[in-house]
Amino acid sequence: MSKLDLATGLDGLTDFHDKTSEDLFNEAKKYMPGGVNSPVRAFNSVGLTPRFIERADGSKVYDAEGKEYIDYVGSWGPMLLGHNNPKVLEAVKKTAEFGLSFGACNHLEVVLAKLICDNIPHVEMIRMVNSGTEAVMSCIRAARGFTGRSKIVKFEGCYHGHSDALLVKAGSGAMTFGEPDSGGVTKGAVEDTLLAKYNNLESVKELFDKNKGEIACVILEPVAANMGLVLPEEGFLEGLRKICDEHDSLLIFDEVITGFRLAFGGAAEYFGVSPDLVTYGKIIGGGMPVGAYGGRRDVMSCVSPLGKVYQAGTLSGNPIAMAAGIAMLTQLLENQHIYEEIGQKCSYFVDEMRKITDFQVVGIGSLACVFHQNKPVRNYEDASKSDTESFKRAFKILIDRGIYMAPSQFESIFFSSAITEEDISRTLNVFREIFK
Ligand code: HOZ
Repeated sequence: MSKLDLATGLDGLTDFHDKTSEDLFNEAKKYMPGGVNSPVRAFNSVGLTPRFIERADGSKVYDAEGKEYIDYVGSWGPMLLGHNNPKVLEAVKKTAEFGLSFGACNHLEVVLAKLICDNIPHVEMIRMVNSGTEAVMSCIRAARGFTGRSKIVKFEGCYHGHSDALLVKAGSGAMTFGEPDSGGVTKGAVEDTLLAKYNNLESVKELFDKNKGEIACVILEPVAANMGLVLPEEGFLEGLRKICDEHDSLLIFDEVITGFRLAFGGAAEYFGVSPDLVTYGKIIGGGMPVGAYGGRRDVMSCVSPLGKVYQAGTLSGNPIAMAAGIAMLTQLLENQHIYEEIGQKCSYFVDEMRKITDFQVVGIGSLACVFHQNKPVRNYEDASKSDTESFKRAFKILIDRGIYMAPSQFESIFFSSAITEEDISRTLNVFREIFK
């Protein structure tokens, strides 16, 4: 039972020792909407009680009851090296002793910015923020400020965080809960958001034809990992690059999931297509709350105080988060064979899964997805046709057997370097049981 409040010195302040996930969830629901701080983790779409995670190590997470799970969520991406990576942990501990937050310049933010700019050719300048949502929201503002145009193109099913202008036909939790257009978002906030279809260049061309000289940018997840996992078809990213160039619009890759995961240089490096701007998420903080946006020097020069596009934050460039990010990215940079190794594990899983089920199994790099349907999935409309009841049944068996995957059909499976062959073989056995 829970030793967490003892270990964190909170003993006596809480009476949560010995509570199960169910106890904790019931208590949580009294104080937090739906008992959670982020909707998908409420497990609503699978009709179960969420597991309260007490600790994590390597490829495993452990819940309040002490039950062990093989973790295929990895904090939604950043734990590419598994939980408690010793170098990241050490960096956090040591840096914390120097102070938790200054709201002032510190040298670690320079080190991380240099590390990224020196190694990713399309990132000439970068601004640290605190989450992927913030990164995308700010990046769009920079694109609008630079071009002097208002409209943006986003793709159905791509998820770019929860800022107003992007909660239109959004993926992830918005899709899971059947609310791809959120309540509370005004018509005015989304009237400049134009919607295109993923893997459909014609739909993008039409928007440019109808909105000549008005589109500031096209934003997408170069691999869509928030409507399940949908891969860009050959020529799609290249086609977008060309259209943007023809219209003097900016191409933005949201690499919150794919950045430093598909390759050190993310999907841009993997597919050899350079965006003008890019957004990153938690992986650049080694799992700490960090995000960033960056790209062309001329565009980034519009950002305050150099330029007129305002964006700020006390916690931006937080020293502990920067130290964690430096430790994480340095290891990835120095050990790039990791990408191939995790990729091999993931593609073994995908190949074996294809022998186990006729459902669509998709994989790329260290990301995978089992769509509970037989037809290939190219876009949001296709993904929406998945059998969510079948997903729910499978999820229940998986979690019962100690396999922790995202509690929604419309998320991805995340592999880490810590996942062992034995973990994969146990996972495949559970799937064999499910699809027998
Ligand atoms: N929107 C996240 C998945 N794409 C879930 C975040 C969370 O619950 O932590």
